[in-house]
Amino acid sequence: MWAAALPAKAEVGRRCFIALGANLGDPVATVKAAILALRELPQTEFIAASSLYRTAPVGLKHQPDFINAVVELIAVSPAPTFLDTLFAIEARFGRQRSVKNAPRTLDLDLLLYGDVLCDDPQLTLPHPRMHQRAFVLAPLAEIAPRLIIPGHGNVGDLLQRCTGQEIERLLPQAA
Ligand code: PH2
Ligand code: MG
Ligand code: MG
Repeated sequence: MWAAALPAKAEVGRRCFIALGANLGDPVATVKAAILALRELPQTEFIAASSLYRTAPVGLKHQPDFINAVVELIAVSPAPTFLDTLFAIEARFGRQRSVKNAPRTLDLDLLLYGDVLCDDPQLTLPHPRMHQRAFVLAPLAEIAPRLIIPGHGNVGDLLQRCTGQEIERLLPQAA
C-alpha cells in the first residue's frame, strides 16, 4: 500500500551551471532572452542568473567583445539530454556552426552538472577551461561565491588568479 506513494524512479536533481556567451547580432538582447528561455525550461528549477558582463575575447583574434553571464538551475534529465536541450536553445537563437570559434549569436556551455565528472569528447565536466576564464568565473562568483570547481578549487580564488582579462559588469539599465 505505502509503496504506491513512492515515485516509480527516483529522479535526482543536479545543480547545474551554464555559461552564456554572445558576440554577434544584438548580444545583450540575446543573452537576456536566453536567460528567460532557461528560466522557462520544463522539469528544471531556476535558481539564479548573474549580471551581464562585457568581456574582451579570450583566445580569439579580431572578434567583437562578448556579452557573458552564468545561470544556475536544478535539472533532472541526464547530462547528454540536458546538453541537447542547450543546443536546441542555441539553434533557436540562430547559432550556426561554421568554423570552430566563429563569432556566435549564442553559446551555451554546460560548466558543471552536479558533481558529475565526465571526459567524453562530446561533453567534458567540469568544463575544461572554466577555471582559467574571468568571463566565466566573475559571473559564477556573483551567484555562487563558495562554489568549488572539482580539481581546481574555489571560484573566488581562481578569479583572483585571472589577471589581464578585460571584463566589465554591466549595470542593470545598460544590460
Ligand atoms: N568563448 C569562447 C572563447 N573566448 N571569450 C570571451 N570573452 N567570452 C566567451 O564567451 C568566449 C571567449 C569559446 O566559446
Ligand atoms: Mg564556449
Ligand atoms: Mg559551446
